Amino acid sequence: MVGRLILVLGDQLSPEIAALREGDKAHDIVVMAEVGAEATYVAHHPKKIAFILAAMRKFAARLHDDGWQVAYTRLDDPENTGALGSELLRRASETGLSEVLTTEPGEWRVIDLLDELPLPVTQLPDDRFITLRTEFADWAKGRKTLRMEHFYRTIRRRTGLLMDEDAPAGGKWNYDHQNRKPAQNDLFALGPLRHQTDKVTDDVLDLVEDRFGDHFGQLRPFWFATDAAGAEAARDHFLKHALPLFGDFQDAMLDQDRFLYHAVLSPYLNVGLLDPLDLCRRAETEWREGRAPLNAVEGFIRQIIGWREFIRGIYFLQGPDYTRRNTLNHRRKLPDFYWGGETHMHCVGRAVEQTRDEAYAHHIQRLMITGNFGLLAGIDPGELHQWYLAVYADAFEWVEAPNTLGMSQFADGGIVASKPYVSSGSYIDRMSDYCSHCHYDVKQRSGEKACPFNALYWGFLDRHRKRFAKNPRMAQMYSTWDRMDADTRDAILSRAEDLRDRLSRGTPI
Ligand code: FAD
Ligand code: DLZ
Ligand code: SF4
Repeated sequence: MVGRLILVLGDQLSPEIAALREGDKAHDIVVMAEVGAEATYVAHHPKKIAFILAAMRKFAARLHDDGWQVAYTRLDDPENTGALGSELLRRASETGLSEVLTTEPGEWRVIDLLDELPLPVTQLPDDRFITLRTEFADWAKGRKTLRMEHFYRTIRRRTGLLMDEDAPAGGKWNYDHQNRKPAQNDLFALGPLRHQTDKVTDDVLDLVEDRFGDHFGQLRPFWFATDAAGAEAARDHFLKHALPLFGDFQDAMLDQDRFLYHAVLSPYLNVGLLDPLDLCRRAETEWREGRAPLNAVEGFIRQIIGWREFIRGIYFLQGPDYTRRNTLNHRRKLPDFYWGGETHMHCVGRAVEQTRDEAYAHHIQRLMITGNFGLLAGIDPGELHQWYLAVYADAFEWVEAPNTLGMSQFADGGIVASKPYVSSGSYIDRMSDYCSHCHYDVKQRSGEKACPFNALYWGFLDRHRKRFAKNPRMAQMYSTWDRMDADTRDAILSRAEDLRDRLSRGTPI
C-alpha cells in the first residue's frame, strides 16, 4: 500500500480528528508545519501564535509517542518554505508520497489553497462539531430566516442534552430571564486556571518574540494551557468555580475583573484540545448532581451547542464572499485606539488594553463595547473583521467572521442577528462600572463632555432610519427619538457629526 501525507493544521489538534482516524500509521506520514504565512496573513496577537505553536509541538510529540511518523517543520528550520502549500509540496518531493489527506480547514482561504495544490487532496468533514456542514444545510433548507433558538432546540433533542424524555429539563428551553444581572464591584471571581510555562512553551515564546514581537499584543505573562491535560484542568476549574454563577453575570463587565465567570475555554475548544460535546455533558452533570443551577448550565450549553455550532453553519452556508459583506455601507477606517492608541472612552480603552494583555475579551466586551462602537461609528466591517481575527487567541474565521460581520456589525443584512446590537452609554453604565472612571458623562447626550456612545447611537438610528424603522424590535427606539424636541435632536446629531469628523481626521475621542 502506498502511503499518504496527512496534513494536521494548528487548529486540528485532536487525536480523533477525521484524517487521523482514516490514516494508517504503518504507511502514512503526518505533516505539521509552523509557517510564517499563517501568522501574518493578519498580524495575529503574539500570545495566539505562541499558543498555537506550543500546542502543535506538544501534539506532534504525542502523535509520535502513539506510533505515528511525523514530519514536523519548526518556524526556524532553515528548510522551512514559509507557507502550508509549499511545505506540503516539499514533503511530497522528499518522501515520494503525493496524495494528501486532511480534515476540512475552518477557513475558505485554506480550503481553496489546498484545492489548488498540484497534488490530489482529500478534505474530510470535520466531525468534531456536533452538526456537520451538510446537516446544517439540511436544517436551513426552505427556512425563510435562520434563528439560533430554533436550531438549538433541534440539537438539544438530537443530543439529549438537558432533556427529560421529550421535554426540556425544568420545563423551559431557555432560562435567560434569570440571567444577565449587573455585577457589583465587590464581586469575587477566581478567574481562569493559569498554567506555568515549560521548556517547550519557553522556546516558542522566545521564537515568537523574535519573529512577531512587533505585532499588537503582550506575549508575556503567558498562562494558556498548551496540551489536552492542561485544557482539561482548566475545564474542571471552570466547572467547579465559575459555572454556578456563569448565567447570573454573563453580560456584566467590571473595570477590575477581566474574566468574571466566563469559561475562557474557547481557545482550547477551537484548536481541538477540548471536545465540545464532552464539555456540555460534564456541565449537565454539574446540574444533575446539584452543584450548579439550571439557569447557568442551560445558558452555558446553549452557547456551545447553539451559538457556536449555528455560527459555524452560517459561515459555511454563506460561502467565501461572506467576509466582504457591507450591507450598511460603512467605510470609516478603524481608529488607532483599537491598536492601543489614545482614547478618553474608558470602556473602549479598558477592552482594548485587556485584549492587548490577554488576547481575550469576553462576549459582552466584544459585542457591546468594541463591536457596538464600531457599528455606531460606521467603521468598515472588513477592517473590524481583520482586527477581531488578529487579536483574539480563539479567533478562527469560521467563528470570528459571522460573529463580527453578522452578529456585531449587521454587515450581512440580518442573517445572524434579527436587529443590530447597538446601545447608548446607558446600557454600558447599567452592566458595568466603567462609566464612573470615565472622562465623559454617560448622562449627557450632547456637548463636549457627553458620552460618545449616546450621540453616535441616535445618529446611527437616524442615518439608517429607512432600513430599521419598520423592524418591530426597534420601534420603541424610534418612537423615543421622535418624541425628543427638534433642538435636542439637532444638538445630538451635531455632536454625532463632530465625533465622526474627529474619527475621520484621526483625532482621539
Ligand atoms: P463563555 O462566555 O464562557 O462561553 C462559553 C463558550 O461558549 C465559549 O468558550 C464559546 O466556545 C461558546 N460561545 C459563546 N458565545 C459564542 C458565540 N457567539 N459564537 C461562538 N461560540 C460562542 N468566539 C470564538 O470562539 N472565536 C472568535 O473569534 C470570536 N469572535 C467574536 C467576535 C465578536 C465581534 C463577538 C461579538 C463574539 C465573538 N466570539 C468569538 C464569541 C464569544 O465572544 C467568545 O466565544 C467568548 O467570548 C469566548 O470566551 P469564553 O470561553 O470565556 O466564553
Ligand atoms: C492561526 C495559525 C497560526 C498562527 N499558525 C499556524 C501554523 O503555523 N501552522 C498551521 O498549521 N496552522 C496555523 N494556524 C491555524 C491556521 O491558520 C488554521 O488552520 C486556519 O486558520 C483554518 O482554521
Ligand atoms: Fe464608555 Fe460612555 Fe461610559 Fe465613558 S461614559 S465608559 S465612553 S459608556
